[in-house]
Amino acid sequence: MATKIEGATNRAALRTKTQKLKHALVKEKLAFVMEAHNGLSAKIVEEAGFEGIWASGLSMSAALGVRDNNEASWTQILEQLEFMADATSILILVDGDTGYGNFNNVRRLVKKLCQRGIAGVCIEDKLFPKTNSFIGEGQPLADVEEFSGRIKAGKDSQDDSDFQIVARVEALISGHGMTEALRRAEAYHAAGADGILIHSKKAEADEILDFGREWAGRAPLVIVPTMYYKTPTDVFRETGVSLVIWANHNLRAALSAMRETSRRIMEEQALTSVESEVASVKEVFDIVGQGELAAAEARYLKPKSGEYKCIVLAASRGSALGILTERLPKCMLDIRGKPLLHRLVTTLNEGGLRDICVVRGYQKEAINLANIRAIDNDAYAKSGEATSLACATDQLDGATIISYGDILFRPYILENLLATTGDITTVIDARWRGAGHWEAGRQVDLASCSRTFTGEYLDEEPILLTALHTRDGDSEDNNDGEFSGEFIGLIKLSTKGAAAVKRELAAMKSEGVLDMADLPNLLNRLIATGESVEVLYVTGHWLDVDDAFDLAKARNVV
Ligand code: SPV
Ligand code: MG
Repeated sequence: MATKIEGATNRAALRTKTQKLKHALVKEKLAFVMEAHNGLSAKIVEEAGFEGIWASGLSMSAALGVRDNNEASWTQILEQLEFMADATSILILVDGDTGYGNFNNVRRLVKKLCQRGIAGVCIEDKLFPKTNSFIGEGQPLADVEEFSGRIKAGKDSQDDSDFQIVARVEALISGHGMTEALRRAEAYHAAGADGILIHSKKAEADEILDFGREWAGRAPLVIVPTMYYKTPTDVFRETGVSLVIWANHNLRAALSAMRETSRRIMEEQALTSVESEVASVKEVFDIVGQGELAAAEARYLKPKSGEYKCIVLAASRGSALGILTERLPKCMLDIRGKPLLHRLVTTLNEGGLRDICVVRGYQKEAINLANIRAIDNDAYAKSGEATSLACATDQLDGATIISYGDILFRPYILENLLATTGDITTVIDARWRGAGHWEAGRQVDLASCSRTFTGEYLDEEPILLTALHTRDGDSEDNNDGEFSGEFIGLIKLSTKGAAAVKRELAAMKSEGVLDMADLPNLLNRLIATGESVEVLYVTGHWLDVDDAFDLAKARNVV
């Protein structure tokens, strides 16, 4: 009967895969590793709950369509292992065959396995090129001294001190008997092997159990019960086995399933009968983590214009337009044969934006364009732009363009805005003086920015908005020198920016300040909470329609 092996570590302290394999070998409780032969099967092993993977030489070879005779080169095996290690977080014990040569090949193998996050390797005391142990009789064994040198060289080459080398004793399979098996195991243990794999191809486990009793826990014992599969697992426990390798059952399961599926599709020339028996395409997407990629795309990729949502704030009447807006909100006023909003939506559509939501309020029935979605701010008379935006918070889910409903701009402005990279970007007209609004004494939203517009060709440093100020134009008490431009009512939000806006709207609501707030108030609050609000300078090429003067101008210029 085996004695318990000392030195089991506290499981919680195990960080690395090598430490985990070491623990699996030395702990008292029987551990299991399950065969995998590529990234997908490795994922399946982890998903099933195994603490480790047996990267089987037989299975990896067969999966590549070659024999277990070192027909796949060791670097080709290394490639499979890299996919398996990348695809999983559990330990991998690799079937390293004979070590692919002499001590020198083992040194290089161990170095490469350490680099690729493999927890340990098992090498067998046979000769390169190997033959699978279940083929033929009396396969030649390596010289004990020479094989011990392979183990020593491997242990001396590991860059991770917890990397495990298991020595596989083939003496029983090759017909050399128990004494030779024990002699070899002892020599390999002395050479530094972290565990001994005693292999057998008998249908009964007798020789394995005899070996286990004789071995008496001198080093962790590993077995592969492929042939003596009927032996109850408790018998292995009682014999003091440390690790059981379920060596090839995923490959064999796949072989049967693939064969049967191909046979049926070939015979039936149809997919109907197999559909319910094979994994769904969604399961394939799920196991390779397609969802994670979608989340990463949202995080790292600049959305294409078609992925932007758009919110147009068009709830106000435009009282300064008097009788003209008695029956229509100002956004529906005719600008040379087409409503202003129609022209705005056309510009947005031509910029690639399709998902356009218009927040209506005053005379909402008049806003009846075909390719928009309408959301109503029925409290428009007692609320401002921030409330209208808050009505569309469902739309604030991902990258978004926010536009006033009474503006028109040249298409390149939208194109340039979509090309910006900030999370919150406002469009600011640097040519605000001389454009008319200010000089006419109108109310304008003036921007203080980290830098004024220069027009330099290489002026690419991001410019930050530091505050927006709503001012009555050209009055004497205004020091207009402090302003860098006029906010035109156009904003771009990234997914992160949209979330920040949503958060701020909720905060304004809970503080009871949402109702009379406008977009400048919202932007100033975002700046105050530490959000970077960037500036895209334009120089004219836009208009808004606040009064009859604007309207006349718009009718002229469009
Ligand atoms: C393997 O899985 O490749 C093994 C175990 O080495 S056995 O096939 O049983 O030899
Ligand atoms: Mg093998």
